[in-house]
Amino acid sequence: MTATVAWTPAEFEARLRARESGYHIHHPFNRRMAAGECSPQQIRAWVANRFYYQASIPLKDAAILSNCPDRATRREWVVRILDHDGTDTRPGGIEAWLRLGEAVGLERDALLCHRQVLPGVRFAVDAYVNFARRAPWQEAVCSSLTEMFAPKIHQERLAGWPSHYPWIEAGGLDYFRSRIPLAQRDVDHGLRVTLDYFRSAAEQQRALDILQFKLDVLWSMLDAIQLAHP
Ligand code: AHQ
Repeated sequence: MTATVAWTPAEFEARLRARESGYHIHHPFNRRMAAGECSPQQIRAWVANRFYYQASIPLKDAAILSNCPDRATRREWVVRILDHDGTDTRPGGIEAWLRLGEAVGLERDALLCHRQVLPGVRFAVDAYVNFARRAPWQEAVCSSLTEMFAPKIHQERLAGWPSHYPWIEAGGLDYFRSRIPLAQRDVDHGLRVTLDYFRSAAEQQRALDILQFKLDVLWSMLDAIQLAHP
């Protein structure tokens, strides 16, 4: 039922955080991965398909920048691109994911050419990037808030993979370690924009619908991977 009176910022944030129940940490494929039940082939398929998502994040973030007229917001948002693309002194998240690929036995070129990307994964990721290109920049910022739930999934991998998947070279997990503080920083900014922009009850419901769209993007990526690699 759509609310008629706007929530307070605290209530609004709580409603956003309550959507955690739909986060892909709860997807059956992720539950099996976290329990150590995935084969090396399934892990490699997950890494190769998720690389398409990782490589698309800078395009998504650049789309938000291109739609955002506010200089202060752009100065804060632009760091996300460098976090992934890297700089002369920092290799960045895409390089770290390529290291994860090598650690699970994949060739860099096999990842970079996106040869193994499944139609359902490509479709979901492209839907996310195209949403960011076409939606008001504040709506695209709101869609990034699935990262509210990301620290826990990164911590789960760091805690479980070394014992569950000892064949994966430890350095390959650096990406997950690197994202925990960055996710928290990014969510602080994304929440400030979201709580400030979506004011009325109808706008706040729109924000919940946008977050649900992004939760569905992540969930359907794992649906495609699970279907292709049962
Ligand atoms: O590694 C991830 C990442 O860099 C981002 C950026 C953010 C966004 O802008 O949508 N979302 C996100 C996520 C990353 N990792 C996912 C994972 O499960 O490892 C989680 C994902 C997210 O929660 O949105």
